[in-house]
Amino acid sequence: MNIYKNILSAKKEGKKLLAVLIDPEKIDLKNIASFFEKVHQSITTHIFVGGSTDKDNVTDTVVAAIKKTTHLPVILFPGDVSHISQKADGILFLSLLSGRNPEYLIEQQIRSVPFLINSSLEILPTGYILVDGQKETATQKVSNTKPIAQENIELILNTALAGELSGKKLIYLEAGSGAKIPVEANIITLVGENLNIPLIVGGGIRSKKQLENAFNAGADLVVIGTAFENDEAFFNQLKK
Ligand code: 1GP
Repeated sequence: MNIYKNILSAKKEGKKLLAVLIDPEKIDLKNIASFFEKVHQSITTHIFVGGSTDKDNVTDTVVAAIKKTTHLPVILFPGDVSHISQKADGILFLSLLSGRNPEYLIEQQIRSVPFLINSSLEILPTGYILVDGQKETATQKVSNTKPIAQENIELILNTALAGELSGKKLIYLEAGSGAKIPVEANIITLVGENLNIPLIVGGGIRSKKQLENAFNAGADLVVIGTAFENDEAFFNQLKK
């Protein structure tokens, strides 16, 4: 499986990608088969697994169960080094570029090296940019960083471009899980037009219209978690 190559060719062909974000702390493994039945009937192309916290250390068990249930690429979206599972296909190797906390800019990355260096996980270096979704999110609390105001569009753009220039392969514009407002279309468009690498957008997207808006604005891959957690019937609106 070459996850990045597939994302790049989708971008080239203008094919939009949708990742369902599964929070290991929230999924009920008893329902996993029926959940994935809906996932497979929908336009979902990727599974992201992660969250800011994993108090019960369930990531590995959840990833194993997901891998048994789907052939979609399973990509870790870790909150910290303890959330790494070798059973996934890939990992977003995140740097929280919007923040100024060294812990999430480089410390966690250094600590993760022993788990990644001989691993078969495909590593996807990702510039992670938290923008203000009008709700204090777990990412803010755990990382102890402030999001960038959506009005500060130049800073958002330059942060994304600094990520690309420093070698990130993906940029993730994040309004935060359960955000009140998603990343605005004009930001997605400006960043998307200026980046040469694929753009991921997530946080607060809970309707088909918002998903289409993000795609039309220039997101290559959209991530949705909370909306599916709250109502699995949302998958019915996103049938293939
Ligand atoms: C969060 O971008 C993801 O990290 C998805 O956000 O849970 O609001 O869909 P939601």
